[in-house]
Amino acid sequence: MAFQDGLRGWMKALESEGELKEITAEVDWNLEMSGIMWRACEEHGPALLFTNIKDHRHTLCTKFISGALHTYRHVALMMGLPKETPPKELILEYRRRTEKLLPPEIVEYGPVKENIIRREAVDLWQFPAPFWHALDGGRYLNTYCGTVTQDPDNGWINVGLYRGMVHDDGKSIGVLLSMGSHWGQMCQKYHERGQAMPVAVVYGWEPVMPLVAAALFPRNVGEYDVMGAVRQKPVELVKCETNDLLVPATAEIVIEGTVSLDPATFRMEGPFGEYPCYYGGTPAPKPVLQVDCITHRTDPILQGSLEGAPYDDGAVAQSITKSAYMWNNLDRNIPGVVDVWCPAITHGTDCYVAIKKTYQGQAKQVAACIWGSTGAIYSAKIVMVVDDDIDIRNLEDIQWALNYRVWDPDEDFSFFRGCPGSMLDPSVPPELKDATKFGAVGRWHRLCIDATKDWRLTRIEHWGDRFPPRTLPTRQITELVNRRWKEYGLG
Ligand SMILES: Cc1cc2nc3c(=O)[nH]c(=O)nc-3n(C[C@H](O)[C@H](O)[C@H](O)COP(=O)(O)O)c2cc1C
Ligand SMILES: [Mn+2]
Repeated sequence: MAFQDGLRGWMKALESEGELKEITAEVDWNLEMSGIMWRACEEHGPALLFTNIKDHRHTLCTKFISGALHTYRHVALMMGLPKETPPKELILEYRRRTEKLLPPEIVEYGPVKENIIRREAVDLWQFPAPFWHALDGGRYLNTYCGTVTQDPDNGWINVGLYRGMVHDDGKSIGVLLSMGSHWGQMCQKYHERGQAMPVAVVYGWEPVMPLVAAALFPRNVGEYDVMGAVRQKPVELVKCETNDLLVPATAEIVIEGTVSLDPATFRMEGPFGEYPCYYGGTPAPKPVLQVDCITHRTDPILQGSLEGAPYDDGAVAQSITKSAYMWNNLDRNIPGVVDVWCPAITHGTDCYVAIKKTYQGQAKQVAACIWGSTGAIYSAKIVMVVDDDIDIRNLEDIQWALNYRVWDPDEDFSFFRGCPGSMLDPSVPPELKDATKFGAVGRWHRLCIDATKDWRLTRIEHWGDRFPPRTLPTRQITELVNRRWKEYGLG
């Protein structure tokens, strides 16, 4: 749903639900803030607003919010649904809303223009970006924002979530610009024209922005149109000061600048504690976002996310949006898909699919279909397919199916070797994720586990089926026992 006044409206909504806590005790931006966020993520607690940050009592920006979308309660509230809406319902509702996109509206003015800082006066050290992980290459300012770029050929506006580290000069940001990402592909086009690419990075707007920015969509889909569809109201945008890019009128902070693919402009970036809870890559020369201008609201609030924590903002949001992407793709191609789950804890490196099986071999089609989409490059190294009586969000159910529905490793396990995969997966040997050799992808051998009931088994005459029935208590008995539990002296 739409929240009045961007991040501030969202914070009010969180607060009224007891889902926002302000931390007024002094905390250090150097690892302490991230230590607090680690525990907050583990505990699935409220969002945290830091208002007393060491060295930032009197800087341009004194406030930092994190964990504002790191539980399914938060995602449900973002969609305007009851807090306890289960993830499966969130996925289905997100899929319904994104069937029809809603384009943004352009407005003349917004509070993001209250303060304008030009290049000479830019000092990125004024922002309380945490030092997140002990061996990071620097302070990462860009961890839960939206990076806006425009395709020079057809005008398509992309908004993606990409990491960014403040360089020593305080006027530039080191970035990881993969050719698999939409801004990477756009930047290549500018480069071929001999140009640097205009960029705007948006910090602190409604929760739908980072959620959609980190979600998978095909080329030419404008993420502002998706945000409109998810919040059910067009996004209001204003034009940037130094380029033609458009940004939300009520955003907290916008950084405008350019990125070039000319290697002469590259500077060392990384390492950074990445999503698998490992450091991603080693320090290497990478493109640089040169900042031309900053616009911000008065007393702006910076937003960020602890990447790699169990259940960080990105992981939780992506478990919804990635499951939706995979499910949409499957529904267009394969019958009988009843549930899809890309878990937050693994960022969908494994993907579980429940099907109403109607023919032998259906599971392999499911895996092939998932693997056949570019969106799966960073996901679904393992695809496990189960029957529709298995709850794919319940690990014990998954484990049970793995043990009692799989019998023939030759047929139930299939390998698809030599696929493109995640460059950030630490289990891939470094020589197999050589960007110059393989085109900015890692190399994965993928595995499909068919844990559906095997139709090659013969019927057991006594049961009239290939498997005996499960011994679960009947629904009547479960209800009776639950009703009388206290009466038994057990409640
Ligand atoms: C916190 C966070 C940081 C991310 N950093 C990067 C990054 O530096 N580079 C990248 O290519 N993708 C990164 N991603 C993944 C992208 O956001 C994701 O692939 C998204 O689909 C990209 O949008 P695009 O398809 O419009 O390029 C990050 C995701 C999260 C949640
Ligand atoms: Mn995109």
